[in-house]
Amino acid sequence: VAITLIGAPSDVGAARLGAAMGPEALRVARLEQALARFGSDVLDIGNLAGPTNPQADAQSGLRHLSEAIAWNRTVHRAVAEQLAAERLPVLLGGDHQLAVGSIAAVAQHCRANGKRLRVLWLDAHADCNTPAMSPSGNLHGMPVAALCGLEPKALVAGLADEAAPILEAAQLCQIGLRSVDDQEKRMLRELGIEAYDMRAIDELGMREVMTRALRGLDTGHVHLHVSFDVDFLDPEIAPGTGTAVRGGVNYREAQLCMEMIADTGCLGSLDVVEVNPALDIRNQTAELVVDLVESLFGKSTLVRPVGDAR
Ligand code: DIR
Ligand code: MN
Ligand code: MN
Ligand code: MN
Repeated sequence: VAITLIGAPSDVGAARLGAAMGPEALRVARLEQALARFGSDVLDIGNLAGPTNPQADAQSGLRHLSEAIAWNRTVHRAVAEQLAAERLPVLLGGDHQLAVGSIAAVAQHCRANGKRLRVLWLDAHADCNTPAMSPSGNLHGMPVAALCGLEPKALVAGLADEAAPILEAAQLCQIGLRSVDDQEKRMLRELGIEAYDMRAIDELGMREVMTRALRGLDTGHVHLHVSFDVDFLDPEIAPGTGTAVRGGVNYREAQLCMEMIADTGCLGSLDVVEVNPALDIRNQTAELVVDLVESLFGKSTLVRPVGDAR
């Protein structure tokens, strides 16, 4: 596959500044060079331009809506362009509200090409707050709500045909959850989103969770989008992120998760978001992410016949 790295240095959706330095941290950790072994060619198109964080207060339950809209339009255009060129876009965030623009472009591409879309949301959080429910007003806690057709609808305006939501709940699967707000919990239930929290990972093991999450991908024409919020990982191994929550996915579990996704051969696009070098220790979070992304693109210790893992 041909891979394109797209930097999106936004932290307008987050509570803490610093995620805007995420793309640079990933470059310093040599993401492009690491992927060169797995892609037919890897192109880094540099950083998109967008507004900086005005550090304003919330207005009607939202902080920095107009800035987030600007970022998502730019991201949408860049991701759509790469997909149209038959390249695999890797969006380097930046905060997680950028996934709205990215996934909107992917969904459009799938519709136009008769592909079935499946989205894996790897995150400590469900990111399914609406402005009315959000305890923070931060937009990185709302992309799933917006993608599923809830408020803030302004975030998706112009990114999709307004009649239908960009994502059906059945296309989405969340893994790694351990910090979900009360009303958000009810919303996940109401929407019927398939979700595996840390307890599910403890009880079933990562292998069974991934087997379930990846069910049905072998039936052809599936585009798998992975939206990887690095706070999915345990803060002991990945401290460089804005809203770290203890009790996260450990190193071996994360590797298995990525390897099982790679085995499907369906990976079509990727977001790597919420790397915050200002909170990191010697860039170890970005380095770990590069290590995991190698597995996601097919790095494996031994030669394994396809399908051997399951
Ligand atoms: C919380 C935290 N649920 C909120 N969300 C985070 O502010 O909506 N999302 N950290 O990544
Ligand atoms: Mn997130
Ligand atoms: Mn998160
Ligand atoms: Mn977040």
